[in-house]
Amino acid sequence: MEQQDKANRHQLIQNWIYQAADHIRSSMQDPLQVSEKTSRKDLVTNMDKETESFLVEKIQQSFPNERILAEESSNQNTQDLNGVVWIIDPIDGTLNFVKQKHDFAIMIAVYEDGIGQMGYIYDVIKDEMYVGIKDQGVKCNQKQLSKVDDTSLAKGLVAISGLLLAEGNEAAKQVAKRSSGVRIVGSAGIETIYAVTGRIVAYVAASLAPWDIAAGKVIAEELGLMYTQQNGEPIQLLKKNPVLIATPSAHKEIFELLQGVSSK
Ligand code: 2AM
Ligand code: CA
Ligand code: CA
Ligand code: CA
Repeated sequence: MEQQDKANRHQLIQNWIYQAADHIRSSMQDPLQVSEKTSRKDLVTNMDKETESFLVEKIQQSFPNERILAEESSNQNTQDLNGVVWIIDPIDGTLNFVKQKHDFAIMIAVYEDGIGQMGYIYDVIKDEMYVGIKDQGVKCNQKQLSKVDDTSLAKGLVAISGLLLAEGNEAAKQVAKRSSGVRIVGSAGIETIYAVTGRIVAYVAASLAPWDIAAGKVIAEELGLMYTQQNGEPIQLLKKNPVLIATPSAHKEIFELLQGVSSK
């Protein structure tokens, strides 16, 4: 993807996200229509759907020949990542959106032939726009971020998905014990931002879908974080993945813990 093409897309994408976020913020006092997808912990609201329809429509108007993979669309039969594919999570952290009204994000990624070219995570309430462009680093609200320090597990906080801890996952407990402490946000996108900004050294998540991963992976890798499956294998973007995002040294420690525990 050419530099100029990326620059043009960037202006559009950023504007669409700001417009979508304005709509979410101005509707915050209105009653929400909430429904369960697979369980009472897996929700979707009218705002997830409205935000997604808005973004999909904008993309289709400007790039009618490009494919879109989006969480709340029934048409998710993307079998490959050939050409340009847009990957969208209209509201990441829907439970936070419903119950807490903060710590949720709009996420958009642009992949080309399976390679992440552009990743956007917008924290709607904090008004923080994280933009990762392949080979150009990451900016937060126009300010270039520096690469992450390679902090060890013992010296850092970790985020572990609530699901893994609730299950009593033995490896997750070991990771928690050896870290400085555990924090749970409940939005894969915002947890990725915590890792990118050095607030945590690792994020361990049970099972993330393509739209949970796509934007964050571009952003995290640009700043030197490792973003893999928990067994160290590369992410398979069209499937659900058990994810480990970490500084290189924390990644090595956590990966060994996860392998050691699971092979016992
Ligand atoms: P979502 O809010 O867009 O659904 C919660 O720990 C994080 O995991 C959120 O980023 C959430 O994204 C994601 N997640 C992925 N699969 C999920 C599921 N089946 N139920 C709830 N959250 C899920
Ligand atoms: Ca969801
Ligand atoms: Ca999500
Ligand atoms: Ca979502």
